[in-house]
Amino acid sequence: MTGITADTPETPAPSTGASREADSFPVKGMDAIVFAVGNAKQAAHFYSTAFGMRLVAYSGPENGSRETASYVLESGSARFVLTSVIRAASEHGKFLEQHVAEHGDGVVDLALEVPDARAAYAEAVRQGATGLREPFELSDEHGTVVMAAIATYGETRHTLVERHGYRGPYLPGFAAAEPITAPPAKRFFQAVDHCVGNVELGRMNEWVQFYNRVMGFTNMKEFVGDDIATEYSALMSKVVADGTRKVKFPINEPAIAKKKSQIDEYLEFYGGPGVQHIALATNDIVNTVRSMRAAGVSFLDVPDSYYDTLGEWVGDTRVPVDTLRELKILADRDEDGYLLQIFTKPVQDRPTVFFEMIERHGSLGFGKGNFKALFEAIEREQDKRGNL
Ligand code: TYF
Ligand code: FE
Repeated sequence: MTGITADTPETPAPSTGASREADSFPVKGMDAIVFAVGNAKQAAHFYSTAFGMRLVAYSGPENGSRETASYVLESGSARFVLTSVIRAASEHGKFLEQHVAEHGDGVVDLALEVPDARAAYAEAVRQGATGLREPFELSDEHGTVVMAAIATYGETRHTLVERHGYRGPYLPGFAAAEPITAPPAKRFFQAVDHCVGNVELGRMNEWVQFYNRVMGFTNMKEFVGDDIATEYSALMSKVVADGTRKVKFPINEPAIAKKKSQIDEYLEFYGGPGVQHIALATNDIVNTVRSMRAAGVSFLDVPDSYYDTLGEWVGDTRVPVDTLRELKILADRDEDGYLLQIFTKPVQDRPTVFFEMIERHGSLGFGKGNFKALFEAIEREQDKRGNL
């Protein structure tokens, strides 16, 4: 049992890191998280009612999209796009159809907003990224956007979106839409905090280096160099981020242990590498969790014993330990501050994609102090699914 290991002092960035990244691959932030799902109409309803998101745009047969129906939902700066194929004809329609058949509902695209999509694409390809779509322009009465796409782990892609002042509700081809349900009094989350990928055994470092090289992302000190293990299962995780720390991509790989790692379970049920969880930043996790629980969202269960000792090491937090205990919210502290976090159970029948809600107070970490309790909670869910 290795337990939880401290940060390993690996060289965080290529020696040319900071200036190279500022010059050659600046990113403005996440543009959208695009999900390919079996039934986007129903998924849009779920993210409206259970996640408090607001439908803002739609594209479908009613406005000229003959192949796909897409719903764009927002919460603060976070944007989700839910896409279903209604009748595959083009290569992209067939890709989406096959993606849902193979992986179930999942993330096809972690789209990044960039100031110059042509330059970003050229730099990415020059650094060895696989180009999936050469730069192209889309225009309508609201303006022009330039986009291109590169491949990342599994069948996931990064579309690079240059908006320069585009004023429409999302992209050309989308029409403004009215909310599905009355928006909550207070949004459940304001932004995407990080997007986590699961890759195959032995491939984590390759993908970390991919982001170092292709996007000039650097390794955050929070990465864990050795395996994180409970009594039964293990994984390794490292985090890369852009220079502004707005875009953070942890990458996990399974490690060998007594039982099947949660990462192996994901890889088996997803049918390969892909996005494991999306962390959403909230400034009121208590309201968020109460609202989401009331709407029927299931969160991972933490044993009561976690809270018996929490106060001793986490110190003062905005939320009293009794409230954390009631709502099963986790807390962690490091030298920069603390964070509160909670994890949903998988949001589809496959034990694949889930969400994290996170409230940061100074800490730039990912809740390393909670990994053991969290992973044991995940294992109890794995055991229910017959994982031995
Ligand atoms: O993003 C993170 O690193 C944390 C913890 O399989 C985590 O949210 C890491 C791996 C994992 C589940 C959660
Ligand atoms: Fe996370």
